[in-house]
Amino acid sequence: MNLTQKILAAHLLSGELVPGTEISIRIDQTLTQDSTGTMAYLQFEAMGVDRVKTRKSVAYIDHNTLQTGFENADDHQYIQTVAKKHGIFCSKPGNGICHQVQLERFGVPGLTLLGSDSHTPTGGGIGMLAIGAGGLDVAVAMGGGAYFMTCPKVVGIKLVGQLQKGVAAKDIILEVLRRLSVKGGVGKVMEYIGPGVATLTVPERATIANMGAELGATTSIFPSDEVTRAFLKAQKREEDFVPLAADEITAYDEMIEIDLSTLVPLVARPHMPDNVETVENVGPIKVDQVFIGSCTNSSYQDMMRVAKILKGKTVHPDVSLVIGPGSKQVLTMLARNGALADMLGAGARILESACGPCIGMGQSPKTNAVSVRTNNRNFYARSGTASAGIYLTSCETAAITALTGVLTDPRCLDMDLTIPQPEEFEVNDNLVIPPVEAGAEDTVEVVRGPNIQPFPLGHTLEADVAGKALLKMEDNITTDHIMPSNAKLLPYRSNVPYLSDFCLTPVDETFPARAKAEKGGFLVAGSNYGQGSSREHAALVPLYLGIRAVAAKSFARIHQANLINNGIMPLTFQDEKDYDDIDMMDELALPGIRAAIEAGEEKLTLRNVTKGHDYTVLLPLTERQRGMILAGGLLNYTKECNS
Ligand code: MIC
Ligand code: SF4
Repeated sequence: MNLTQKILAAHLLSGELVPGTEISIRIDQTLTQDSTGTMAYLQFEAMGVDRVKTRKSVAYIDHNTLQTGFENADDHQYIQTVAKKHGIFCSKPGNGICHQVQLERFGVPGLTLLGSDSHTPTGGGIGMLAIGAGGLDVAVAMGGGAYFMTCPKVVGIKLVGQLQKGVAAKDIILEVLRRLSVKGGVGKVMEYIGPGVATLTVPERATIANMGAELGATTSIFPSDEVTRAFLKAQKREEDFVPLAADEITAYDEMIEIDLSTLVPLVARPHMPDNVETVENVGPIKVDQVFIGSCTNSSYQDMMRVAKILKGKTVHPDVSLVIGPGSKQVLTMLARNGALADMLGAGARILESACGPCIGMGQSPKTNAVSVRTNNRNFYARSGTASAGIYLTSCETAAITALTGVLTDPRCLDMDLTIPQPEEFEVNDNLVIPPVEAGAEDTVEVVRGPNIQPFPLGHTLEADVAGKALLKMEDNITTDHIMPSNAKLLPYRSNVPYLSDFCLTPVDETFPARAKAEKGGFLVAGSNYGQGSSREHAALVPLYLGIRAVAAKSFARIHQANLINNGIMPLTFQDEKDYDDIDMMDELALPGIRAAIEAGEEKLTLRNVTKGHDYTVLLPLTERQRGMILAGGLLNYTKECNS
């Protein structure tokens, strides 16, 4: 077996390990972050479970840390109190970005981790099977429920050779994205194997596993080896180490080989992470802003390489350089060893350890800016400045670019950038608040400020569904299009009515008003609809606006699950040409839909009443998913099952 199959087999609760079929697995650990967490905990509370049943659940506060009003602070207090009550550890703001901290302090090789954030696969860097999901799925897992998923194919990515000077782990994952595209990983786990793996440190592996999310993959995973042991030992938790690897290098559904020694510095150009070119070919374009940080590239070693490049130099006068070290641990170590002073000396603007600019929480660049960033997503408008173009690179490329003011290939640097892993990381978990003891739950009062609004619930599916095609969209629509998030909107993640006025506005500003006037209807989209974030709001807000179904050429994994969990039908065109036939505001209908779903039919008729045409759309559902669509979502379905 390969490593993915081994971990799945050890956690299997139902189904068989046959790719494409439904399986369910036991979840050992969960993580939430604040921007998806408020909703996940409201849903957890609605389930009526006293205490989490996982081995460890952590609630991080790392996204909405810009406090320009009471909203984010209200959410923080809600999360901290709800966590304390129900057996969940709470990582306070300032402790760091969830994925970085989880890797440092809590991740355990061989365990399963379910997180309400699409970059949860970062844990694959230490051999965890770490999967991103919607908040409701995570709430169910916290309550001890199984996680249902499609059994993935496993792709072996064989690494051979060694990276050359100036080439980084980020360039490896950019190369994978260049080859496979943002939909190349759908339905697959990327398992890294081969002699090149041993040359990569844990943070480097984590960078690759993290950005594997951009492939649409279920997750990515590395073996747990002596490098992993040394990392865990330096984190003072060697007892968590177990050696893990695939039995055979041939145990894969597909194989890809990458010779690390042939790679060069790469860059993903606006507005997609797979729009990859060599730094050399893009050439010395003028740069206005550089951001170094995010869960992709903010480890101690990343930051030390940056400090080395910046030491004794000055940031180009036309560039704003912002740096966000990934965790309190990283920032403290930089402060103690003087690297922070080197960054400040060069003119860097230091941010708290949080997501920050990666999710548009501050530092939006100027009009038409070129911003070079080390994070993982460069989706349209995500930075908060729609006219800006975001270029994704390694830390090395970003740091040298900040000095020269133009996109620069770091191979020109004449310095040794090897940063050995420290013998010991500085461990101080005093910003992780433990929950009350079992039995003492009643002693904690959960505090809800005025920003905490109830979440929308779907309703039982009617006999027939009809409505207009309220919006027709192209391929690769991201969750940042569906439910934009930035400093102005993130504070309202627990306020769906407020958010509804911004739904899909990056595609069409008139959409929310139209959806409200029509009292809901249908969405029509191209392929890979809903790629990107795990944010359930991309389903909850359309639900609030009355969206009953999305007809698309194909869907991204997490978003598709979020739609079904909320009772919205994800319909796939059997013949993609039918997509071309639909115009915006055509009247669509699903006649006899309830009876068809009850009968287990997977091929349904989508009627275009305006054109007088019938299309065949596919809605393959498992029994459980059928129950959710009929009941109007997972929570209603669970209530039905329990009554
Ligand atoms: C992201 O990187 O897009 C986010 C913000 O971390 C999201 C979660 C969210 O939308 O709150 C993700 O990756 O799932
Ligand atoms: Fe935070 Fe950005 Fe990572 Fe999402 S991708 S978890 S916003 S740092």
